Amino acid sequence: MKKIIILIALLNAFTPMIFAQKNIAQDERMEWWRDARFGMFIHWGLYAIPAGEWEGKEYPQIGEWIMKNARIPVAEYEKLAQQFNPVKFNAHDFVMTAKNAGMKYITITSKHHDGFAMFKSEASKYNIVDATPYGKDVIKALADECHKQELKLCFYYSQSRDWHEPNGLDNDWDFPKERDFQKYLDEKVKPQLTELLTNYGLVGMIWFDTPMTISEEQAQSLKNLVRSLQPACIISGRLGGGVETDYKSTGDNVIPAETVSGDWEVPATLNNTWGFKKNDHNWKSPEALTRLLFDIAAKGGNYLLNVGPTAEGVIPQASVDILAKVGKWMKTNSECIYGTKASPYKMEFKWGNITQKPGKLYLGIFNWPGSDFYLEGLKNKVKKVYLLSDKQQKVLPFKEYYNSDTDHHRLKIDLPEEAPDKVVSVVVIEIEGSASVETSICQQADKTILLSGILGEARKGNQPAELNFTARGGGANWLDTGINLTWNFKVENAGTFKVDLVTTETGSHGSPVWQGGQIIKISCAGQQSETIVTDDSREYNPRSQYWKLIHTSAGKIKFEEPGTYQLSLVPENFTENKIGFTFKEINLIPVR
Ligand code: FHN
Repeated sequence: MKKIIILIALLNAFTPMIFAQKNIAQDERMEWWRDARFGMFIHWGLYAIPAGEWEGKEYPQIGEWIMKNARIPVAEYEKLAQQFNPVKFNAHDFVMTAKNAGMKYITITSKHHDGFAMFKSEASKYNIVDATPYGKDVIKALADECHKQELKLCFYYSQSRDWHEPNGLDNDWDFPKERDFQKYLDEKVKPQLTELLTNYGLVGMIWFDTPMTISEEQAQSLKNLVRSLQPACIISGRLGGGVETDYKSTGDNVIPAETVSGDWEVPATLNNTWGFKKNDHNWKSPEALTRLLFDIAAKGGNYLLNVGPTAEGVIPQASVDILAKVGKWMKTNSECIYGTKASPYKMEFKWGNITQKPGKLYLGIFNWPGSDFYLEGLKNKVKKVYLLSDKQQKVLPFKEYYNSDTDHHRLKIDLPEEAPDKVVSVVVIEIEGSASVETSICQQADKTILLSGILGEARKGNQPAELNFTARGGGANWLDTGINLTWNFKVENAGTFKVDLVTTETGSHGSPVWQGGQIIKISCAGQQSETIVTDDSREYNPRSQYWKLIHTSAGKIKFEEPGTYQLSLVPENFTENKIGFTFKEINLIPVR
């Protein structure tokens, strides 16, 4: 027994050195993360006690910000620690909830902006072991369980914002303006990061957040510290100071409109808050989440979905149930998520999206087309087509077409009449060689032509211009009337098409905004039209959760014969328009 204890003590003493031995290349460091695609975020801290309410008043904002939003004095907020007793916490339950959902990593708030450490810290007594009746290190329990169950454990750490410390940033209700931020970094942040990277075994990642005014030198010193203690530990996107990190984080709940190159992750809530709020029941549906998971993987990113445990230490049942349903889909279909890469196409498809692995394309079909399905523009020779849910991999009949006049490839697949999965049915196409697709926009399976804003060429006069499709609903932040957008596209099936102009709501997810009234001029195939943007109809946007799609009818266009055409769009009249023309796409819909 004595020998074992000595051995453990020795191992503990040397672990930082063991971790630090190797200089690791970024690809090696990122390997598990690229394979994982799906992780669990946990926002857990003292804020779970007020759960959105302070002194009888309910605060509508995110729960973990209550200290700032209610301007709670440090001396008052600190008292929450004396009540914090999460006796129902069970690390095994947390890990199983993540595993059952198909998640491969957990990122937990080790210290959020309120400054309270959820781990034993010598650097600050304001921690779960020293300041609460509970007296146990939940991070240690979670780390042990994650190591046992082979899930990566990552630590969220708020490096700049700390409302508990006079020298941390952002508490302007308790502390004077002058502060010694460097002192705070030296006396709290660095010692705590050292503890996190020394006492809990291998750490998958440090998830920094809200860098505020941290300087390049300060951020670099945090990066150096992490690298020196655990070179394999990933550094997330929000370190700050312009310092390069291992990957990028999108805005909270923001899903890019198109494939983004490099490594990136969408941190997202299950309801409207990160930290637990007793009255927030605005849950996203498991169906929407499953589609978003597929769509994010198809654009090349990871999905980090949050749960906010209660003050008793329990993940809300609604979250557990929702994640279990996503997990049920993952049990059959995870092959099309783990280790996959973004769709080979730039073009978007109305029916869903595509992920890929060498020699295989996975078509995630959200809108089942019935028996005849066409995949446009795939140049590879097809070997086999089957449903991922079919263990026998029964071959689905398919036929390849090539039109030499338009240099267009089309693959027809005979699908079952009924969708095998109401949410996302996955069709696997085995191909020869690595995926190669036409770069031009072609007609969709239902003959519609989808002109996504992001695929258009923006120009101002004769010069190339930039249009940002980063509005929160996936539309453009288009405020400059001088810019026009042009697309070239192929028409295989000529005829008359209705022009459906699509804009999006934007703004924060609690209060979406939209503004019409712009005049849009469209010219195509020798025909011109002028339309005022109105909200003829609104529909839920399955790809960006909160912000609706808004349709305006913009006349008709006739294509006399198959061929390559051009459409250009110019908006006018932005007077007093603060929101802008939140253009997303044009659908040319065949008139039958
Ligand atoms: O201010 C935090 C917020 O509380 C939460 O932790 C999110 C998660 O991405 N990050 C910050 C806001 O972006």
